[in-house]
Amino acid sequence: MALNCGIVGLPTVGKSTIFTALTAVKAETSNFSSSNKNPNLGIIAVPDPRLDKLTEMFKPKKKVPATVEFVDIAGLGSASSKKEGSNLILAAVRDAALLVHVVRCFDDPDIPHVSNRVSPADDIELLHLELALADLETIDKRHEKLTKELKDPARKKEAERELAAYAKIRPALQDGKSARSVALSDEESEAVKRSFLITMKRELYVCNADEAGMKGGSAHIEDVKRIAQAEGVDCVVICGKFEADLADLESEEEKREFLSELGLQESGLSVLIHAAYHLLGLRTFFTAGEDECRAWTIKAGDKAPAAAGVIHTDFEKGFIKAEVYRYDDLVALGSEREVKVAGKLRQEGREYVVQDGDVIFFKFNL
Ligand SMILES: Nc1nc2c(ncn2[C@@H]2O[C@H](COP(=O)(O)OP(=O)(O)OP(=O)(O)O)[C@@H](O)[C@H]2O)c(=O)[nH]1
Ligand SMILES: [Mg+2]
Repeated sequence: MALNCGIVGLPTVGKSTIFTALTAVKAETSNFSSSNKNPNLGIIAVPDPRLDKLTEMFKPKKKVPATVEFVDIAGLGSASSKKEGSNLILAAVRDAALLVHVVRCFDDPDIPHVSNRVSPADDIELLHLELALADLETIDKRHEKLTKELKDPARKKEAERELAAYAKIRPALQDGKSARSVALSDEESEAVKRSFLITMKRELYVCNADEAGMKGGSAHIEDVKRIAQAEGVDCVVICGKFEADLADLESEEEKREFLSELGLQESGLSVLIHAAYHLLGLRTFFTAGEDECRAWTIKAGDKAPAAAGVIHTDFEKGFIKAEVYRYDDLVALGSEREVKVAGKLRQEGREYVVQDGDVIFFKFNL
């Protein structure tokens, strides 16, 4: 299954606006909460200056960036989401590997707010409550099934373990807290994986700020940062509206000018994409040559044969070795030849754990 980032949040906080800017393709946005409960999927290129530099050096025919998937999910926590649509929304949330939680940090009397008041702390609490309720329902169903399994000697031990975990998780959920915040033994953690609880997923806050907030910060942004820090999660500040306008600009020159007006060097979306990519546990290695320079995605900790398998399953099956050097060494030394001369090209075998920023050439036989 692809590892995707689910964009979640209350209605009309700017989720689709941010998603649209990410894809630079129009998704449905409106002043009113979207009636479209079907999530939109976008495959987003991961901006990477290292790939740009490799392309400059190798002048390949083709340049292929790494990608990461974002899903634009309809708003939760409104009266409308209680209707039949909520199951569809929750199913999309359940499918996501990471929750990108958009919090409204802009004041705009023209855009309605579910509670008629912009308050990040209350909004976060409301969304968390909604997710906790969904998990409580999941646990209740699971509880019924496990109680039956207790009578089966072959299943008893496992069922007891899972039930013990839920006994710890339930009070937290009833309190609107996440299942993730509960201390579980390794065995219990393993057991609860079977129920795919939403609040076990990692979360990343996105403050959707106005331009004033982007420039000078705001009390709303500070509120989200404080909560993020207390929960030990990351927080990214972006201005959805600004990013949507930025994405519409054609030339890089115009984009840079537009960014510098807000005193920024990098688009907030780029920061968001990198934070999400990293939180998903994804890492990048490169292949570089005259035909193609390409960034490939692996999971942190993947060994060389698995990385070869990302390129082609045959590469993994027939893996012999990997010739590896560091991107930084290439840039410092100026060419692949100099990398070799300096003895920085390594021969690595099956047990080699591929590092972010490795440039690799695989040797294999078929
Ligand atoms: N002023 C201001 N308005 C924004 C910003 N971001 C989004 N909006 C507006 O807020 C309204 C709702 O934005 P959407 O992106 O559709 O919100 P959403 O979270 O996808 O809403 P649902 O899918 O209905 O839950 C639109 O009119 C946007 O133009 C922002 O940063 N500032
Ligand atoms: Mg939307």
